[in-house]
Amino acid sequence: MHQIDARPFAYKLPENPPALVIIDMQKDFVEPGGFGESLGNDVSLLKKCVPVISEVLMIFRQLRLPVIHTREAHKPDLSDCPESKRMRGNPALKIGDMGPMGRLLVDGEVGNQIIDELLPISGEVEIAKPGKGAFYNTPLQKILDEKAITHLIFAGVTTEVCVQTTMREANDRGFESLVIEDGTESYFPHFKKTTIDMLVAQGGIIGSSAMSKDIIEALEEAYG
Ligand code: TIU
Repeated sequence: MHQIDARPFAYKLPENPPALVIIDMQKDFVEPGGFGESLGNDVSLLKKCVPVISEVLMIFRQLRLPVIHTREAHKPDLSDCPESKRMRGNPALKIGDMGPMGRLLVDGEVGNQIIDELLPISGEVEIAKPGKGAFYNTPLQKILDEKAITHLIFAGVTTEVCVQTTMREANDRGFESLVIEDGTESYFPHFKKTTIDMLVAQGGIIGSSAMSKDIIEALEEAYG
């Protein structure tokens, strides 16, 4: 039995490999002029996790393990964007408004694309999600069930919003979740730390966390 050195205890790797779920590494959040910046955030803080996610992604590709990318995206007519979500926070630009990278958080716009460093390749799943959680109003559950995937390894942004929401959804659905500590970031570094502490507290009430180097080592041993 292979396992990852993780918090709060070792994360056992199953025979049917885990999927890497990369949450919302889209220009909207990571690059200037997008939705993240319109909310008043310093988007440069998120760049730190890009090389880490890239390295983990490379291992998943080398080992031919499943990869899922998500994007927070609304339909161009915003029929899947509640008015409460659009109005929240009094941002400089709202969801659906025109920004330097096209309409904010709208499917098909430049800002909604995954950043160049992490672009999906053929065979990988890409899911447009209208909510913070990746299970809400998406085919994610069905895709995972079809591949009999039981374990999910999470990366992406932001730790306390879309990553955490998705991990909580996954926990309620019976998945064994693990977040890559150095593969996720927040506009608020103290939120990142506290969120991971909350997820793994109480014996891993929501899931586990581990560093990328320990994950890579264990994946190579288990599936290499
Ligand atoms: N604002 C913020 O921190 N995050 C989001 O709005 N979406 C995601 O986390 N993807």
